[in-house]
Amino acid sequence: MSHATPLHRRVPILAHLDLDAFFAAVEELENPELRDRPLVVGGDPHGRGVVSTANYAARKFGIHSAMSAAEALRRCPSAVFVRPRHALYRQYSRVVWDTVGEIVPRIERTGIDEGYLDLGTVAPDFTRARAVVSAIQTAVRATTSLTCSLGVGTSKVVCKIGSDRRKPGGVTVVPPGTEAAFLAPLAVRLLPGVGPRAEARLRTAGVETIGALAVLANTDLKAVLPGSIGTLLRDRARGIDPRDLELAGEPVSVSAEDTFAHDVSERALLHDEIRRLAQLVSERLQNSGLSGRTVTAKLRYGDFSIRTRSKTLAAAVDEADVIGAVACGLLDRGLRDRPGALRLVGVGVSSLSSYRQLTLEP
Ligand code: TTP
Ligand code: MG
Ligand code: MG
Repeated sequence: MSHATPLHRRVPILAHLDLDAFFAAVEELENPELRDRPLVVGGDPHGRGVVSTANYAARKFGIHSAMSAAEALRRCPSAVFVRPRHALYRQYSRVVWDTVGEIVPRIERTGIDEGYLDLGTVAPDFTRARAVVSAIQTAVRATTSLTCSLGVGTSKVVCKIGSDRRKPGGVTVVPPGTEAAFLAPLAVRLLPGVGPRAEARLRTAGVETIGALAVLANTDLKAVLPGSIGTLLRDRARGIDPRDLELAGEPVSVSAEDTFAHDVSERALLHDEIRRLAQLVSERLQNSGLSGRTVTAKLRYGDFSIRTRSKTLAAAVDEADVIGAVACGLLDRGLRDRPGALRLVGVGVSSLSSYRQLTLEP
């Protein structure tokens, strides 16, 4: 993989990050005597309380999230029980995600202690992605003293499963092409989207592993998991998962424009300026991991009237020379439609998609 071959650069490199024993880890930091003791964060073990989480010492006794606190107490009578302090966890979470955001700008938070990262915006290949992930773990530990685990892969489903494989403090990297083999031996209930009901139906049909789901024939699949959910889950079992990160406030277009000191009519100068603006737009797109199918040129005349000309391409682009060439053509078209000296030119790219969606288009 190299920078010079755009198609290769477009293989998604995603990660899923999940904090280790999050609520319990915060309580241990706030109260160091709790460390090394079985610790349960949750409701009243003498009432109808439920376990939010347990530290790893308590998990050795079989205590886990969503278990009744009374059952946790039965399994480990010496465990320390503390009530959740949600405002405190939110504070820690904010510091964690601010820290991660300084290393990787494209993040989708999916919970208080977890989210997806677009490593492709900062790492050109999986080897470098591994280094970025180590840097994230170090930074999170430095700012919060918390540990986290990450899964790195080409899709959300692989990353999500990966982040849980080597807890605590572990990293699982699933290189491109090895997704199905990585998933195959795992219990089918580990596949996100397979709830207790689907698991029971699959088990009845003899499907115990993700690999067995991956090879299920259409007719069997229809009988066990009817409707689109069946094909969706079987795709995921094969490592096929086109879901992109869902980002808050992702831009709908990226553009740049420049006003001249004097009105300009010389075509070569206008083209030079368009190409310079295309370079800026291209850099911004690439820094955000975006590309777009629609290129727009903006022309403002000496009388301040504005014309725009747009062209939608067959495939999304982020390359400066392509955007520049299309925008120059659009400028020429605009000037053919209405000749005149220009006070301002602009270049924009819209119909944006993250580059990973591109690779899935036929
Ligand atoms: P998880 O990430 O599922 O669990 P965890 O961080 O405690 O442990 P792990 O190392 O396995 O990731 O959940 C994050 C926090 O959300 C958890 O610390 C407490 C809270 N939580 C609940 O309150 N109830 C629940 O049923 C679960 C699963 C989590
Ligand atoms: Mg966690
Ligand atoms: Mg979690």
